[in-house]
Amino acid sequence: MPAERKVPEMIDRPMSFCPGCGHGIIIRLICECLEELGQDQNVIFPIGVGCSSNLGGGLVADRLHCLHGRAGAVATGIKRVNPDNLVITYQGDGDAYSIGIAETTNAAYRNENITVITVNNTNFGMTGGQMSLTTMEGQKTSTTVHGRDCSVTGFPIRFPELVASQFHPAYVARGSVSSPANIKKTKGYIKKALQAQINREGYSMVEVMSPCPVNWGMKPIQAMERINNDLISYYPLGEFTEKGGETR
Ligand SMILES: Cc1ncc(C[n+]2csc(CCOP(=O)(O)OP(=O)(O)O)c2C)c(N)n1
Ligand SMILES: [Mg+2]
Repeated sequence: MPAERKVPEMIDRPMSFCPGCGHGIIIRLICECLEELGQDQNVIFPIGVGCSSNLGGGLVADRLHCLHGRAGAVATGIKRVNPDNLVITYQGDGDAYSIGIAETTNAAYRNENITVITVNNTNFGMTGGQMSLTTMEGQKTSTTVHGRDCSVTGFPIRFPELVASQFHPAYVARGSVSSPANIKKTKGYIKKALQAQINREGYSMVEVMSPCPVNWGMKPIQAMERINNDLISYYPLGEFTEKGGETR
């Protein structure tokens, strides 16, 4: 008999993501971690604008839908007033990096005791697949119809590496939902990030590589393969901080 796979109790109805989207997997991982850490009744989600907004659609948890890109600032305020609550921003690459780079960077710079989950699908998914700061060189999007030209736009940003190398965060990692093994590792990263916040160690961030088959013009399996074959070499998976999130 296969082991029973219980949907976390925090998820009370199906969510409205496109077929093959990675958001649903990531939300489930976050909820599993929250339940396992006994934090599901203690969490507040400042949510970004984008497909990440759909986190609010099926979840039994306190959440606040922030202005586009501003979740880092909103989370700072919530956490400083309610230090005992677990505060997790849930944002896309366009939200956290393109429009929200000031708020995301400043919260990391200040080492705010919050957890930032960024879903990197290399485009603005919700609005029809425009270029974001993480769009790959040569990638065709609705605003780079001939492929991204980095001599004009700058190069795809590796934000977790920036935070880990220039600031003093508690925990920074990058995961992916492109294989069962990667999903399992990503859950471990999310759990460590949340544990770092519980331990009051400071800023934690997990970026997750996630497929967007509809805007990439691919079938779901091809989109997973694109992550494994083309994206991970530029966006390496793993932990970028030496410690953090260990139960002491
Ligand atoms: C101030 C403002 N500018 C632009 C938009 C349009 N908009 C909505 S979602 C989005 C991008 C979302 O991209 P991302 O954060 O990567 O999330 P995804 O949908 O890819 O998960 C944009 C530009 C907006 N809602 N508000
Ligand atoms: Mg995106």
